[in-house]
Amino acid sequence: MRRKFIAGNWKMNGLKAQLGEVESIAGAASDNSGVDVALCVPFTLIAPAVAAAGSMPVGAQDVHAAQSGAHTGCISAAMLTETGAGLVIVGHSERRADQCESSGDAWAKALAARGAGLHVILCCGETEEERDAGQTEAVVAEQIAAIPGDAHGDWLTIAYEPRWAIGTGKTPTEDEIAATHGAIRAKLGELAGKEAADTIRILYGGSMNPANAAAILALSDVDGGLIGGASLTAEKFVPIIEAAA
Ligand code: 3PY
Repeated sequence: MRRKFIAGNWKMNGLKAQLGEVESIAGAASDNSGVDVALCVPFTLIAPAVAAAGSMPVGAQDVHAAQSGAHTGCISAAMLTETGAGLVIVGHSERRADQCESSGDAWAKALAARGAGLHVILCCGETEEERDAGQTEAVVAEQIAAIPGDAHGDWLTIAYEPRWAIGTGKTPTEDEIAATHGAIRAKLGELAGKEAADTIRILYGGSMNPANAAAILALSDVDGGLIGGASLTAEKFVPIIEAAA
C-alpha cells in the first residue's frame, strides 16, 4: 500500500519572511501523519526552512549531475544534503523549457541525487500540442525511459505534470489523469519490474488546488500531488494535505 505524498514546489518564491508558512505547513503535516508531506523551496531557503520544518522533509528544485567542479552558479547533491535537504525535484517542465534540459540531463541529475542519499521526484509531462496529437503516453514514456532496473519507491517518485496545466488553471479530465497514471505505472513495471511499479509513487501536478484535490487524489494510480502556487500558503496547502489524509 503506497502512502499518499503531497509535495510543495515553491519555485522562485520565498524569503525568510515566509518561514511562518513553513512552520504552519509542518504543523499540519504532523497533524496528518497518514500522509507524507514535503516542501521544495529555493536553495537560499533550504537551511532556514529545515530549521522551521521540524520532521517535515525540505527539498530543492534542481541539482547538478556532477559532484563538484567548474559549474558556476550550480549546486551539487552533497551541498544539498549538507544544508539538510532530503529530496530534490528533477526534470520539471519549467527547467526543460527555460534551461533546455533533456530527459538525459534530468536522469543524470537523478542519479547524482540518489548517490548522495536524496529522494528524487522526477517530473514528466506533455505539451498541449503533444496532447492534441494523442502523444501523451509516448512522450511520458520517453521522459521516464532511463529508469533503471533497480528503481524503488524508497528513493524515486514520479510527478506527472502536463505542461499545459502548469500555472494555467487548466487540468486534464479525471479520465485522462487516471489513464496517464496507469500508463506510467505500466511503463514502470516494464522498465524495472513489479516491485518498482508497486512502490514508486506517481504524483499529479499542474493546477492542483483545494477545490480539485480530493477528486484528483481519489483517482486510481494517483499517489499524491506536486503542488505549485497553492503550496505557498498554509491556507491553501493544508486543505490539500487534509484531502490526501
Ligand atoms: C504547478 O502545479 O504549478 C507545478 O508546476 C508544480 O510543480
